[in-house]
Amino acid sequence: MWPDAVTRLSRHALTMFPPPFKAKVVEPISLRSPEARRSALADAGYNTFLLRSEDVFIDLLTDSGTSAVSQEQRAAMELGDEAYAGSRSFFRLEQAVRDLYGFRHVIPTHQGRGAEHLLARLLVRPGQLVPSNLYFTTSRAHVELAGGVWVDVAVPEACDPTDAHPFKGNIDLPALVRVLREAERDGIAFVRQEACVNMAGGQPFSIANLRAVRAVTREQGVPLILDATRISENAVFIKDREPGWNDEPLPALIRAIAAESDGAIFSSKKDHFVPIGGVLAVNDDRLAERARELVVVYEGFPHYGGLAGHDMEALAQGIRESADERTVRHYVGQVAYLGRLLADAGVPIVVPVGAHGVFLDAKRFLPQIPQEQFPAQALAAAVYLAGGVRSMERGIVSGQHGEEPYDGLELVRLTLPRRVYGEEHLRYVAETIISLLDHAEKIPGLRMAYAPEYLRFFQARFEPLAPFPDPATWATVRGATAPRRRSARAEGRSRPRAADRRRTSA
Ligand code: P70
Repeated sequence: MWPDAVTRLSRHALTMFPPPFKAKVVEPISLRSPEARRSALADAGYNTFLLRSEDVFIDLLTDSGTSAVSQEQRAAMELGDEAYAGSRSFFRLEQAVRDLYGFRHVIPTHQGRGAEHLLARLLVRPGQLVPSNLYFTTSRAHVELAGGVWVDVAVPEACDPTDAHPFKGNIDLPALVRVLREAERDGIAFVRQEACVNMAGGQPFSIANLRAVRAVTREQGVPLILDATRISENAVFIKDREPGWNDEPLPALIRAIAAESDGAIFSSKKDHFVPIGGVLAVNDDRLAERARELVVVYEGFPHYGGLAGHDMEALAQGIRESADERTVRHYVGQVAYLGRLLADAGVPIVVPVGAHGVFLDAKRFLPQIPQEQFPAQALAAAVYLAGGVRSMERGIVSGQHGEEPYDGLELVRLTLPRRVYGEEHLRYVAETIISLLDHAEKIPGLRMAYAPEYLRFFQARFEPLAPFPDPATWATVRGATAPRRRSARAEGRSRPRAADRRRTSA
């Protein structure tokens, strides 16, 4: 059977199973000269968000809105009903969400943070706590803007890039119970559990953990809300890693996960293969009624929520495709493949490799740069300089807000858009990063020159504390899989990887 063959190949060989799709429309990309990259990076204030996409060769900034749409999605878009109210396209979207996830009420939003905003306004009162497996930037921002207090209750392994725990997206149950017990009456707004925790490296939770969280929250009468943005990949990891689920068809497993919650928010720009769109889905009638009262203020009429009719058609079709096991397996297999190329060459990455990207551990890659000098931001800048590859900082710039102490994860995310890049692209990316290993000690720290008030990582600007090394002088890129002498730097910082590999499945 295809899925078995895919699992076997992506687990045990440096060969990927061919994708279950082929290209019909292509978009040209080109690599700028080292000099042009240097000046583009300076213009962008050393922030990869501020680069122009035409200056980027391989764009691994995000998997958000960057996937290739299918011919079925394009065909569905022709059927878009652009009626302001009562649009046929809304009812098709509603049906698709109900069919796959089983939630009763479906409120479309322009994207994930639109749904997060509504949820925070509906459920959070000033001073209330929101315990979650790990913060996500926009999710935390909306809770805080509503006066709530975010509490991370992830298992401790989530914040150790070298710990190969198979379910780093699990909630630390004793920690959650403590928070719930110590809270005042009505002191908890909701508990949030994110599928494939983004900030920890795309790490899944287990069904056993979700069920235990469900039992505790039920007992306390607290709503349990999923961030189901990457639920499809989480379901595949459960199939592969959690006993008892191996033979479950993917749609049934996704539904079983959703059934353990009271509601969910989705950024549909990821698993649902659309450039724009989000969903708030809940079971409670009264909560849905209040959400529909609020959506007209911030997003639009409840039958479109900020989306065009054709967007809702593409989304409804994308939801169906998101439960196709071959497609999801191919995607996590690609991410695992890139991770394997890098780990085998001694590049320090987060293990296990997660859902949507390979995360470089900047603390080990650039040990000479103290965290106050933004090592992950500097590494993302260096990766762009080295080969026109765009990645995203996921460290102190994203995690710290204000002046509070921060010694958390310091990562650079190489995120794969779905159905977009092929094996040659991934090998090029690996070669680019491996070539950087030998020049790592020359990469300088940064100073933050401008910090916006909210979500500063998006638009902050930086200045280097010394010149970046010139990629023109190390243009000879080694073969990603060719035998190479591992630098002492990489040796010194990598954990024994054989053990990690055994626990890291596609
Ligand atoms: C990314 C994107 C978006 C996202 C998410 C989870 C688990 C909600 C959202 C919000 C885009 C992004 C967002 C903030 C910082 C950097 C990048 N993640 N929950 O690249 O959804 O973007 O549709 O409003 O991952 O990881 P949306």
